Amino acid sequence: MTRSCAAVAAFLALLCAAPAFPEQSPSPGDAPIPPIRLNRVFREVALKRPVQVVSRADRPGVLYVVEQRGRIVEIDASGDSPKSRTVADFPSSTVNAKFNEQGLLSLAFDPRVAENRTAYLWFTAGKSDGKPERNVLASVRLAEDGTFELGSLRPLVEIEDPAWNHNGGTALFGPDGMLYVSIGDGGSGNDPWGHGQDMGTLLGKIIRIDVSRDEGGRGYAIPADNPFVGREGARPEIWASGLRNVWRMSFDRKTGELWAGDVGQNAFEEIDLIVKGGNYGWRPREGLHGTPGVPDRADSKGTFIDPIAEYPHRDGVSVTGGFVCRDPGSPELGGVYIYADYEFGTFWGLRASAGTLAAGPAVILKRPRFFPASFGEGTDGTLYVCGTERSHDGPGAIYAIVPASGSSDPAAKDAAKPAGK
Ligand SMILES: [Ca+2]
Ligand SMILES: [Ca+2]
Repeated sequence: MTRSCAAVAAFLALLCAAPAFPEQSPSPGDAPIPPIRLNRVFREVALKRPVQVVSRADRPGVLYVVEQRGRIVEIDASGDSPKSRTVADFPSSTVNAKFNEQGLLSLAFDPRVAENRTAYLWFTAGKSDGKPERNVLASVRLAEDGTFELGSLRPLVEIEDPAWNHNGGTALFGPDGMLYVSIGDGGSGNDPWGHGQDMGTLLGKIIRIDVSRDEGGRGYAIPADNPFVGREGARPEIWASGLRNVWRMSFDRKTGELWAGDVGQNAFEEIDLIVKGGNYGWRPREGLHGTPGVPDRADSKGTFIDPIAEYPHRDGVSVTGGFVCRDPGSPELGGVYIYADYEFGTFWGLRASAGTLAAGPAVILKRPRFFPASFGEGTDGTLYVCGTERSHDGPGAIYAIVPASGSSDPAAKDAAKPAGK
């Protein structure tokens, strides 16, 4: 049995091991999924198309906001009043943000950033240096003052991009210290090149690399326990496959589970729990369904892992994967995975237990005309959502997520929380 099949088998065994009837004692799945409210924060910071909110473990109370055009804004809320500054502003010759899904898409600080002053960026690059348009993972050094040294940018992974859309992607470190990146299927529509199921390309995958070691001068190493190491015809960086365009993914800081929102084609948006070696079915499957023009391959259960949740396009058309809330200031939301639809402004919550759906999904907020581009987590566990008001190009905004039933006075709730909330 291959390692990927072993992983799938282990996952299925988990499913089968789930009790047939609800347990007598209360479990997290029994807890209700409360509606949420959004508290505007950092109103004084002008933002254009914010696409990610990131924190770094060694700087509590500080958030970094990624703007799609190539700018990174640091917001330091550790003092009495928030201070913001631009810490990086990449030129269009480096970060190509010409079309809607292009630009600087993700930032991840190295877990040892305090010592090595290194971060990683996922972005799209235009034709340059004799190279075609491409998806790029690069390392970048930080100066002593915390600004990014633009000239230090070093590409680690460069993938020729056949179409402007479907560029992923989230870069983030797992609890294992490895760097994970979600990579789109290349683009166009309906994966015309079959990248999702092609193990010879990183397109349509989630990859996992070890940036603490350098093998062969490429700036990273392949973790020995990656599921496709030694598999002929497979890229050893691959962690999971069969993904269309995982725009946002996150690790549950309590359980270490990897959650992904995979944007659908014309019918269903999905939420996936990503396991080692898992194949999530694109393009034979979209959500819980076979796709038009491709055999459903119902015989292939065990090959494809179904999403933990989906929604049809009458409820939204572009999923923004979120986070499992672990905010100690919002215990009602503890363990709730919160996600949203970028176009509809609808937010959902669900609970999972042992890898299966335990409660929900439930609609927990409707904010039409707010476009939630990304969720983020502060060092203290506060969940944020960033996006734009009124239109894709409207004013940028960041909100903290709180239970709707919490204090009706946001200031009182904020005051009760540590700085940065
Ligand atoms: Ca693309
Ligand atoms: Ca899928």
